[in-house]
Amino acid sequence: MNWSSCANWFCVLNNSKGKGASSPSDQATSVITSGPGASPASSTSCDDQVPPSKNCYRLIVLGSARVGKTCLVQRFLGGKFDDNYTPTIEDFHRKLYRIRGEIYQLDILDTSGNHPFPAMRRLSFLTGDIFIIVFSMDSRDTFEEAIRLREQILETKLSAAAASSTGGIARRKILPRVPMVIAGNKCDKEMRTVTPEEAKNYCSSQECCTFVEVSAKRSYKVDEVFYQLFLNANLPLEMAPNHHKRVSANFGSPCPLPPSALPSHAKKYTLSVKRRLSDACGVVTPNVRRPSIRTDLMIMRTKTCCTTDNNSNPNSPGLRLRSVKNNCTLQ
Ligand SMILES: Nc1nc2c(ncn2[C@@H]2O[C@H](COP(=O)(O)OP(=O)(O)OP(=O)(O)O)[C@@H](O)[C@H]2O)c(=O)[nH]1
Ligand SMILES: [Mg+2]
Repeated sequence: MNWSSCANWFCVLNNSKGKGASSPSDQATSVITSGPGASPASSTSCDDQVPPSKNCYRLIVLGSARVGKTCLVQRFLGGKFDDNYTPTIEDFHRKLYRIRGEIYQLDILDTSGNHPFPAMRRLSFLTGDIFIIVFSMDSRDTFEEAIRLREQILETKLSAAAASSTGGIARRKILPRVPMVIAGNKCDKEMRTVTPEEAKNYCSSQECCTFVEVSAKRSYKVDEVFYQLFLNANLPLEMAPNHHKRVSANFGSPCPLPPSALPSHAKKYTLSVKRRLSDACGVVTPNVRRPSIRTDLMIMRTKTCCTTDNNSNPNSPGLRLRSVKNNCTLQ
C-alpha cells in the first residue's frame, strides 16, 4: 500500500502550523485547568492540525481477541470491570497529566484482536511509542500470538527505519528500541496453559520488554503493568494509575489543578503515601476524537524518520519533529 501522497499533506499542515493551531501542551493545560465543560479544545488536541510534539506519547494495546485488552484499558482509565464481552473495532482514549510542572499527553489505542484491517495495524505499529501486548494465561495460542506480535512490531519498525535512512546515512540494521510490557491477563482463572516462568524467560531474553501477570477482573497488578511500561520507556512513573491524583472530569464542572503542596486539611488518610508526596495529577479527556488517518500518516513519517536518532540515545523514547522530504511507503 502506497502512502506517498502523505508528503503533500505534511507540507500543507506544516505550513499552517503557526496559524492558529495551539500546541498539545497548550491544549492539555487548557483541559486540566479549565475542565472539559469550558474547553472545546479537549476534543481536538493533537489531532488534525498538529504533528506530535514533546511529551506526547502513543500507547498501542494489542493481543488476540477476548484476552482482556479493553478491560485492562478501562481499569487504567478508572472504569469498572465488565463481564460482558463486546468486540472492539478500535477505541481511542487520552489521558493528560501535569507532572512536576510539565504537561504530558498519553494517547491510547485499544485495538481489535481480530485485526480486520492489516494496513491499519501496521500503521499502529509505526505510530506507537510504547506497547502493551496482552495474552490470556489460560490460552497458549494467545501467548504465541503475543510473541508473533512483538516480532512483527520490531520488524515493521526496523524496515521502516531502514527505508527512511537514505542519502548520507547508511542503511543500518539496528533493532529499534520499543518499550513494551507483555501482560498475562486472567491470572485469576484456575486453568493455565502458560506458566509465569515461561513468559518471564521469554521477556528477559528480549530488550526493553517486561512480563507482568495481571487480572483486570480482580484489579490485580494493573498498576504494575503501566508502572513497568513507563519504567521501560523512561517516562515519569507518576503516570502509572496509583502514582498521581486523579482529577475528575465528570459533570462538566471546572477541574482546577490541585495545589502543589497539599493543605493540612487534605484527605491524608485516603491518599497513598506516594500520591501525597507528589503533586502529579491526571485527567482522562472526555469525548476525545481519534486522530484522522492523515494525522497518523504524518505521525508515522515523523517517528519513522527520527528512529535512527532515537536509537542513538537509548534513554529517549520521545518523539522529535524533523522536517523530511522523502515519501513514505507502508508495505
Ligand atoms: N476471568 C477474567 N475474565 C476477564 C479478565 N479480563 C477480561 N475478562 C473477560 O474477557 C472477555 C473479553 O474481554 P475484553 O477486554 O473485551 O477483550 P479484548 O481483548 O478487548 O477483545 P477484543 O476487543 O475482541 O479484541 C470479557 O468477557 C471480560 O469480562 C480477567 O482478568 N479475568
Ligand atoms: Mg477490546
